[in-house]
Amino acid sequence: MNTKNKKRIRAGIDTITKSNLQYFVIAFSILVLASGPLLLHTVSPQVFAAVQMITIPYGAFDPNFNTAAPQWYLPTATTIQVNQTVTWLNQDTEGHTVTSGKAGGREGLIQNNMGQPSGLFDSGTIMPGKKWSYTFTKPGQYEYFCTIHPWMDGYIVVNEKEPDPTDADGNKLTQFPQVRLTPDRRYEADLSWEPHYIMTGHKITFVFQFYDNVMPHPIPAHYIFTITQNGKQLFRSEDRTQFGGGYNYFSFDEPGPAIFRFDDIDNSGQSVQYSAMVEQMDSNSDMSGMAGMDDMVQPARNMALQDYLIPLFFTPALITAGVVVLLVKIRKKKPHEGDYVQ
Ligand SMILES: [Cu+2]
Repeated sequence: MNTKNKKRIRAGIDTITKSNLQYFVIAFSILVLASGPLLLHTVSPQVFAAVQMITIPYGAFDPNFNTAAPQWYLPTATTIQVNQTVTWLNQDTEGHTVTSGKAGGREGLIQNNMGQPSGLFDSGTIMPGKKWSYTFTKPGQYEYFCTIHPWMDGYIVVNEKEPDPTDADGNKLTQFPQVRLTPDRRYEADLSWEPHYIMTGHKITFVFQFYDNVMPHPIPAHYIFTITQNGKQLFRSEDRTQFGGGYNYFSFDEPGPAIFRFDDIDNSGQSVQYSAMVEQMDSNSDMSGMAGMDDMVQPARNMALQDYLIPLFFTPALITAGVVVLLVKIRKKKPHEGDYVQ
């Protein structure tokens, strides 16, 4: 803070008379107490998509619960396959590191715990606007943190390489999105799903886009999307895509060939069809048993998980309330000239 600002603040304080100082302090206390419930906001659910780019969002340097950053590393948890490369992009206004090891956590601020690097990887300081990449060559679970702001932590899960996905007849699916033309060749329908290799119990994201095959450009269009497996229709959605396409989520309970269909595209009565083999999930890829996830500290996380930090928020309010009581007592005991009298 520069001296000009300091002077301005001091001048501001001077103009507050003792009498309205009380109200100022009371109002401040109420503000601090009222801010408690605002801190109870929770973050959006963990994302396990196979993204390889992780951003360090603006405000990541801020350890507060109501930090501007929804997460310090975005997404906080990332699942990849072995030999995939992850790139971190610093979009914050301060330098950060990506360092393998155990973060210090928020309590690290109090306990001077700067985290424990494991020695596997260390980006050094990534300056604002810069990137850093690392290729994970062994399956496993890797926690990382920032050595400058040791409460910042993130998690990478590296799975064994997935086998190639196949269609219902066992042919390898090598291209995504899968492209189909309607029988009348009027429309093109592109469908992709993530992850490409579909396993039971995994949330699959279907992303699709319709094109006018004559022009050709993407079009918003009415559709009926169905998923049929082992002769049983498991999912049906009738909707309309936007210019950016559409998406649906689905999770399979059973292994076996599955058919994905778009019917009545753009109210034309035309249909396209795709297929994929759903595989039984192997126990190794079960995310539910992922150790360490629960320990992770996140900004704006439910405060119930951080009970010991509650005093940090309420102590200032209690102290200011105490000061008010003292001020009132002093004023009553020692009235002297110059005091403002109500
Ligand atoms: Cu940092």
